[in-house]
Amino acid sequence: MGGEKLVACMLVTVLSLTLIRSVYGQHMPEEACLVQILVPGLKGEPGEKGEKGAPGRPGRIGPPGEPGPPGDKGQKGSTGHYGKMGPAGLKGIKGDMGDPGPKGPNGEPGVPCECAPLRKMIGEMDIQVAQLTNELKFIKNAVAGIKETDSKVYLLVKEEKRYRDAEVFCKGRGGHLAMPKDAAANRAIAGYITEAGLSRVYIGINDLEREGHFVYVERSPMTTFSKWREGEPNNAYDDEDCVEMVSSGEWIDVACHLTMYFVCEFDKDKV
Ligand SMILES: [Ca+2]
Ligand SMILES: [Ca+2]
Repeated sequence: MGGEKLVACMLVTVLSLTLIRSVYGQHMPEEACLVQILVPGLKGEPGEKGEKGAPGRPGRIGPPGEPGPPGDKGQKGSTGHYGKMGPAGLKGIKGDMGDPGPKGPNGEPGVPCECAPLRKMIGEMDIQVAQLTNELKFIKNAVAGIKETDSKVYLLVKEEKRYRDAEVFCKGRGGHLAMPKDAAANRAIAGYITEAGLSRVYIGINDLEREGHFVYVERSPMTTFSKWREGEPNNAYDDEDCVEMVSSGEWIDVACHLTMYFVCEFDKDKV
């Protein structure tokens, strides 16, 4: 109210001064306005309409609007990339056996067998096997217990054979029936017989070629050494041309067709 009153006073003052100057041509003291109570004058004539003012400044940004309705569904996208390969699955159960397949074609005709040579080979192999079996038996005997002197190796063969077959056996292995030519050799052979628990074996002495004339089986003559049992050789029944040794080491002439164990001898430098 104070501002409006002041403005009104000033307007009245200006108007009064203008009016007074124009009327009296002299100054009026200012105190006249301060003292005077403003009294409205007569209403003047309305002024002419002013010109259109300059456009105002843009207003403030308004508050955000309400959310609109949901939009339409978009179009379907393109197919994505393949994913990574997954882990291997568990082994499946074994399936049922399938039906048997069709019969195959016949084979080529075989080559005629040349059997004669094969049979011959098989026969020879059988002989070799038999020989090896005998050799093995011989080696087993040798390992079981062989006797030796400085120059000879003696082998007790526990196979009952006739005199000639026994010599064939020993000769086939590089030796002869044992030929004791001195007391030491005779003791070695006798000890062999005793240890084996035997009572008699063939040794390599005979008078096959000339009755009463004993020689070694290798045909060498008997010279200084002999070990006949008392009363031997007696050529009993006129049929004793071969010689056995008993466990005491003594010699006895006996019939050659008897079968008994025997002792072979081998030279050490040939073994
Ligand atoms: Ca005789
Ligand atoms: Ca006799």
